[in-house]
Formats: sequence, C-alpha cells, structure tokens
Amino acid sequence: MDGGERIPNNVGLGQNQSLKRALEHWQPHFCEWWRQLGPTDFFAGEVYLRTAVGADAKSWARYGLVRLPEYRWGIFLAPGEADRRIGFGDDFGLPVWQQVPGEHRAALRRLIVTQADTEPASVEQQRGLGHSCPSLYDLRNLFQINVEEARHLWAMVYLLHAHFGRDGREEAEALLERHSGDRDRPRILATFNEPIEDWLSLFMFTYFTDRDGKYQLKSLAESAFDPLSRTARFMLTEEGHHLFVGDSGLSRVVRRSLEVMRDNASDDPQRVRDRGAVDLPTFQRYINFWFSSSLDLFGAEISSNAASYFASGLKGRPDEARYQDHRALGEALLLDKPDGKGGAGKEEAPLRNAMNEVARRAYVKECGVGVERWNRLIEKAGHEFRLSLPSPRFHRAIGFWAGVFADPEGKILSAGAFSARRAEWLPSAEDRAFVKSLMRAVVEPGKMAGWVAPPVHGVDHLPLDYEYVRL
Ligand code: BYC
Ligand code: FE
Ligand code: FE
Repeated sequence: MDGGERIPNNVGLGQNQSLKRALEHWQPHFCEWWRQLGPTDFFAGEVYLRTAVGADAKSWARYGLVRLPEYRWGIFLAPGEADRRIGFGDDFGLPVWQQVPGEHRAALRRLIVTQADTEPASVEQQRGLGHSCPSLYDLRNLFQINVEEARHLWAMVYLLHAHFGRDGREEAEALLERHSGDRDRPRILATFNEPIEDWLSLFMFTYFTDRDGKYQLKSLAESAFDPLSRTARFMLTEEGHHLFVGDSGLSRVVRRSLEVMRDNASDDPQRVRDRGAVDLPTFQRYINFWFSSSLDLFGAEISSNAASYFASGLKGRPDEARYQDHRALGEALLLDKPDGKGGAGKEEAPLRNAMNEVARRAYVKECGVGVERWNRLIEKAGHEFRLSLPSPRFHRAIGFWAGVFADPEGKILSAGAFSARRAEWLPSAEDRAFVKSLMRAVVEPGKMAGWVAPPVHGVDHLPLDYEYVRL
C-alpha cells in the first residue's frame, strides 16, 4: 500500500509511472467535477466519515472527521486469489485473465463504462439533499454514500486507464461530461437521470437501485477479467452501508407513520399527512416507482449481449457458485411475455440468453425481504394495510413489458384505463410536493425530523447525539 501517494492505492501505482501520470492528469478533472456537482454547499464543514486506506479487514474502514473537499479517494482491489479459474461460460476452468483479450476489449469497455457512469450519476442526483436532512446522523450517511460512489468511479477509471489505452482515457473524461438529467448528455441508464429531491426517494433509491448495484457487482465479481472481479469484490464491501441506509431508512419511515397512526387512533392517510408523516399509500407509490425503474436496470429478458457476456466469461450470474452447470447450455427459462393481443403468454428462452432475467429474479426475491419486515410492523400495529412489490409487468420501459400498460397486480389495461388510475399507483405531482413539504433540515445533534423514527444505533459505536457533521 503506498498511502503517502497522491492517490492512495494497492495496485502498485508507484511502479507504473505512465499509468500514475495518466491518473494524475485525470484527478484535477475529477476534483473539478466534485466541486461543481458533488455536495458543494457543505464543503466548509467536517464530516465523520470512513475512508478506505487499504483493502484488508483493518484498513478498509478508517473513521474520522474529514472535510469533503479533502477526502482521499483511493484505488483498491480485493486480494487476488492464487490460481483463480474462470467460473462459467465456454472457457470454464481455464485460468483467469490479468490483461484484456483483444477480442473482448469492446464488450468489456462497454460494461465498465456502464458501471462507471452510474457512480457519479448518483452523486449528482443526490447533491441537493443536504439542505433538507432529517438529522446530522442522516446527513453524515448521505455524504458517506457520496464519497464512496465517487470512489467507485475511481475504481472504474483505474481499469479504463490501466487496460484500455487511449480509448479508456477518453471514456474516463466522458464520465465527467455526461450528467444526470442533462438534456443533451444524460447518464446512460434511465434510473440515473431521475431526480432525487426528497429523502423518501433517497431511501427508496438506496434500497432498490443500490441493490441493483449489488447484483450487477456480484455478476462482475465473477468475471474472468481478474482486475474487474477484484475491484467489484472490494466495492461490494462498501455497498453494504448504502443498502443499510435504504433498508433502515425505509423501516424508520414506516415506524414513524405507525406511531402517528397510533397516536391519532386513525389510519386515514390524510390525518397521517396532517400530522407530518408519510401515509402508507404514498409510501407504496414510491415503492412502485423506484422498484419498476430499478427492474429496468437489468436489461431485456432476452439479451444476446447477456448471452455473449456469459459465454465469453465477462459477466456471470450473481453467486455463480450456487449453480451446478456453469456452462448453462441446454437449459431454458420460461419467461412471462405479452401475447400481442392484449393478454399474456409464455416464451421459453435458452438460459444463456435469459441471464438478465436470472439476475432480476434473484434481485426481486431480495427486495421482498424488507417489504415483509415492514408488513410485520404494520400487522403488529393492528392495521390491515399491506405493502407489496408491484408485478414486474408494471410501469416498465425496458424489455417485453415496455409500452404495455399493466396495474400493480399485473393485469393488462388500456392506455386510457391506466392513465385514469395512474395517481393511485405512482407518485403524483401532489404526492411529491407533499413529501417535499416534510423535508426541513434538522441539524441539532440528536434531534430527528418528525416524519422519520430515530435509528437504532449511531455510527461506529458513537451515540446518536454525536455531532456527525460540524457545519
Ligand atoms: N436504461 O441486451 P439489453 C450501480 C439498454 S447500478 C437505459 O437488454 P444488456 C449503482 C442497453 O444498454 C449497477 N438503457 O441490455 C447504484 C442496450 O443498449 P444498446 C450498474 C438501458 O446489455 C446506485 C439496450 O437497452 N452496473 O452500480 O443485456 C448508486 C437493450 O439491451 C437500460 C451495470 O449496469 C436502462 N435501464 O443489459 C450508484 C453493469 N437497460 O446496446 C451505483 C454493467 C438496458 O442497444 N452493465 N438498456 O445501445 C450491464 O451489465 C448491461 O449494460 C445492462 C444492460 C445490464 C445495464
Ligand atoms: Fe457504487
Ligand atoms: Fe452504492
């Protein structure tokens, strides 16, 4: 580990002068981007943050007060495995690659650029939220996520610079030129162009969209291109906190709503709103929006891209080790598909072509875990209302169901019938305005906004009233 370097790393940057120069050339452009599109309005304060200074158990999470402009982003790969072998596809069992094979260069670059693009996008999406934080504890978590997503950008830019020559350097620049929601140069994947202007959306995003990140990184962690696998494995250790923010954040919103319902002796949504909490039907509409958008991030159900990524060893299934047949030949997956006559039918696809769907189904299952937990809270509080994940047919923009209108149960509707009931199922302008009206900054240590319950624990064994951000 050369920690004294301008760019902390465990990739031997000190021994590779041309790579070091290339990254040091990109660094000021990154800093410029962070100053313009990061959480700029909070640059004067100090934040209690964890920083990775190495990749081992001791040094991946060093805590301390840091100013956001002075955060030190490092390049860290998880330790290499001796004699690692390709775990799936046509080359199953052969040694993994330390360099990019020429024939896979374009495809790998595309995967890495797509992954990379989401990281700064999320920072851009979240940049205004500091002004309406529910507590200093939450504000600190937001900044922790922002610095780590920015580090994930560094992780991908390292791969581009180290392995893709001039093309890679150009892609690294372009990553700072596309921006979330930009009309002319938007981010690549649609979810990363959606505005995140309230903390309910942030918690939904970190629950549903960061979880897509987890599943995509698990697939990339299987890659035959070993540097990509190792960097994805290290990113996954950081991802745990982002998912925790989403999961615990949404649980706290539900808990607070139930408290208000109990104190009012009423589950009337309007009365919950009048008392300054999020009513459960609104919460459900936010789930519907962010879940359906995040489902699109897995790509189409049938994808020749996915088949060739799998065949050539570039991108595997999440947790590939749990399958028997790592070549995935001769198997098929039954897919749900519109029949083109206003109904639904089935199509059987060769498994390799359906790898996006394999990952999506595993993801959907995991998304359901939190929903069940929230429903147990609601049930224990004595209410009939139940939250649910909408059908994968609902509100899709990618794959078979793009352009089909279906209700959250998956019943196919006409465009007119859908739009007549849209406000029941998706956040309306009025819902968004209401949720935004709850968002007022609370910055006194230990105090919490009225729409969200306090967390169970502080950060890093510190008390809840610790001053996590010194503004
Ligand atoms: N929006 O064969 P298909 C994260 C495009 S999140 C717009 O179905 P493929 C994070 C697709 O590019 C994880 N376009 O797609 C989370 C293709 O375009 P072209 C990010 C979309 O290639 C929170 C066409 O539609 N990582 O880390 O099988 C905070 C249809 O092609 C979308 C990755 O995504 C969409 N939603 O699969 C911070 C991993 N979906 O070629 C960070 C790398 C698809 O026709 N990427 N398209 O122009 C991939 O593995 C694949 O690119 C995808 C798509 C899974 C995304
Ligand atoms: Fe990330
Ligand atoms: Fe993340």
